Amino acid sequence: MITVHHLRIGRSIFTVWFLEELGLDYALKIYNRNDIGRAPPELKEIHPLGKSPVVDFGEFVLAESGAIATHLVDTYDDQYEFAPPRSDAVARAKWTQWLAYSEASAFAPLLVKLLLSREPDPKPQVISAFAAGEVALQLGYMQDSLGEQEFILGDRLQAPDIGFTYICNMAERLGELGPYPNLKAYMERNMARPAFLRALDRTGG
Ligand SMILES: N[C@@H](CCC(=O)N[C@@H](CS)C(=O)NCC(=O)O)C(=O)O
Repeated sequence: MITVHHLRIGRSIFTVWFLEELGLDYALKIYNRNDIGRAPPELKEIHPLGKSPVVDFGEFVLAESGAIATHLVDTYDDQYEFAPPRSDAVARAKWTQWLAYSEASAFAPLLVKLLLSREPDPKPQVISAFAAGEVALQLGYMQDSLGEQEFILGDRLQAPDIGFTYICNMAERLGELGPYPNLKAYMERNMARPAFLRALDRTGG
């Protein structure tokens, strides 16, 4: 049995969404953040980092969204709906790059923005200038890469869309998505999918 340890308000809803897209059975354990917005200590009993998502596959535990998604497609997506086969090395490399992108290049500047939003005024200038430039660089790149496509890799949802949607959602929550209407429409489409709505329902929103 797959058990998802889900922390409310954060990225793990997106992992639950992917499990719903794959149509898998899974158990859910839900945690609430403490009064300063951090994960509760019980999550450290599942994985030493104490963060979420963390997924217990029975024989092992994974605590990185991209690794979880990769294992899920390698194990359960036998029709190659959500990832190209490993035998198609070029398509798979592009897929892997987009999967990694959301957790690495795209996430770092938004995290800096989030932390800055919690700083009192006046904000530190060097960090503010870095964050503004990098957020614009990444969201501009995302919007150009998506273009008029429905999904980041073309006309059907694949695993990298999960993290890509999370980044759009984080940007929206930080008030940064306004200048990127394609990304906003993409995020809204994905978050209206039946599988996403089922994930919201199961996790209690
Ligand atoms: N690289 C990990 C990051 C996990 C992570 O930082 N999760 C956040 C939720 S968005 C968390 O658990 N934060 C609670 C805390 O740090 O106390 C992944 O992509 O899964």
